[in-house]
Amino acid sequence: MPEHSKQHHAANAENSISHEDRNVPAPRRAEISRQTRETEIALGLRIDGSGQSQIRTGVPFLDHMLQSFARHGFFDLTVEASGDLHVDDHHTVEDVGIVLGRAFRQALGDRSGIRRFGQATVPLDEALCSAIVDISGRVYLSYQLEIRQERVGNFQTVLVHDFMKALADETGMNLHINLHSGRNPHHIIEAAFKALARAMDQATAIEPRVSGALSTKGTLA
Ligand SMILES: [Mn+2]
Repeated sequence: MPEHSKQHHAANAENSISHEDRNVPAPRRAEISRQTRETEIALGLRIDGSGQSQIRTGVPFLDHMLQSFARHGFFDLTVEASGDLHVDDHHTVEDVGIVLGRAFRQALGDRSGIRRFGQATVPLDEALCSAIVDISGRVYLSYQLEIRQERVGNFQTVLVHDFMKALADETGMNLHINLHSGRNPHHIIEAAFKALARAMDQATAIEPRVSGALSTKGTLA
């Protein structure tokens, strides 16, 4: 066989071999679209990414938080959302949390091999926040992020609670968020998103010593 046709043949063979055959794990990613009468959202997530993001939700403060989340969790994230912002930001913020959670759930599959637990404490100037997660399939949110100010710019600070609830519910995870100190609500919320990112990065990472699900029950799905 001439040299050039051998190469051609090898390239075709390579393309026809699936991830499973090569014993290389399939990329952990998900593309989710969701449309309701209140919002329309298209989201792409790659868990083992590099932190790149392209976020357009129509809520600039949420865009800023999700960019930070992607960057510090090394997730590749695209979000395109249009919602009924003429009502207020609530539906859009909550629904982006729902769709992001669904994307994690789908990308994690049966959750075999993941570390499951993660925790991080992150400062931003005077603000100090912790996030502790167990991506176990059991849902719980403990939200101890008391923010005295009603708004950061136009953004209502209570919406962070709704976002975290939606994310925990749809991912299927136990999420504890604690505020240790803080004055500026922008700093507090940003520290919380960064802590969440680092905790979820740890918990979703593959632990080479685990075979199957890291549970005495034998399943996390
Ligand atoms: Mn900021």
